[in-house]
Amino acid sequence: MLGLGTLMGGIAAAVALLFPWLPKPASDEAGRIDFVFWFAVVICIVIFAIVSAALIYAVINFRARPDDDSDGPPTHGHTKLEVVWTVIPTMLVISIGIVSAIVLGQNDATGKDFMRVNVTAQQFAWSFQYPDGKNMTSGTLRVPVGRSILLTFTSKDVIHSFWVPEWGQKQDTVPGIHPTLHITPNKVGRFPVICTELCGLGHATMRTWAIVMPRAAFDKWLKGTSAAQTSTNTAVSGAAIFKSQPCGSCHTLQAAGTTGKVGPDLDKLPSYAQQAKQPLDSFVSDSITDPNAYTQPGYPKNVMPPFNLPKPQLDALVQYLIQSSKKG
Ligand code: HEC
Ligand SMILES: [Cu+2]
Repeated sequence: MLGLGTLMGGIAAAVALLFPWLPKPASDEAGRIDFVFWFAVVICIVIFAIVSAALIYAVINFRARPDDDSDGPPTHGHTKLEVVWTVIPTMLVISIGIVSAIVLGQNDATGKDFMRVNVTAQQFAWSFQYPDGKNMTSGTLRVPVGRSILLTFTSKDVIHSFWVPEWGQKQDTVPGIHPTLHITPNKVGRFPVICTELCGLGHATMRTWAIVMPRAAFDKWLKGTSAAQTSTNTAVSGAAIFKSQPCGSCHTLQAAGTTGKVGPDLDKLPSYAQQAKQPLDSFVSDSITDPNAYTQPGYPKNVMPPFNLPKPQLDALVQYLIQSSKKG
């Protein structure tokens, strides 16, 4: 029995340890969540070893002989054994509950010094607004390493769900309420942001990046980008606004170095406008504010969200796209 138990436990432990089931944690919260996970897995492996050893032992030793057609002897249970297998699992489940409650409490505690980022979800794009950076917006989520970040969510349409696997934490964005999520990134790097709630036709394209930067680099980016977005030079602000919106995750534009393939190549706008028999500037402008008015053949309708930018920003963006595409 002991040998069998060790064997079965060993097999289960090997399956748990030898495969990379979980991404490497990149936030303090993910580290704690992984701890709860392994706490439960170790308990499961021990119970699996005991149960499967008893089962295999019984199947081999107490099986009916080929010529034995008799009924088994009547038994009426075993009180001591029943108490043991009720009390021990109860204590184990309670201990998992206690460990989870402690981790949930720690993961939600932002402390006093935290940075806010407002996250807007819409079909089918994410955008991130920085109250600390004159409310400038970004299509990628840039955050400094080692800082408490409090994300506050707004959904413009349906339920989406924010998830960065390496950060562990996950939050649904529900229209009408503004849930929050606390993250303390502890690894510099680039991690995928994924929508994990089936939210419509373009759900699979609703992705962007979370970029964790060293603190000094982040401060420089925040200052530089918020200045560029409010610049009166349209070439400067147009480029900054393109970067501040999620356009690049769906569109290729050489000037901005983006390679998205969900929507048409924005370097070819002049020939697309000709194809649509529309003047270039109103074609580009209308395509941004009301994407479904004209759908580029070969590309899906209802995937690009309409963007309601303030007029000066929209004009700067349109000018930037026209200039970049004429060069390309
Ligand atoms: C979720 C993916 C997605 C995002 C984000 C997105 N687009 Fe699009 N875009 C598309 C798709 C798909 C089309 C083609 C369908 C259509 O014409 O409506 C398109 C079409 C366009 C067109 C018209 C091209 C043509 O030939 O019809 C322009 C211009 C454009 N997008 C610019 C932008 C800009 C600027 C942004 C950011 C403010 C942006 N898009 C964000 C997916 C996206
Ligand atoms: Cu979504």
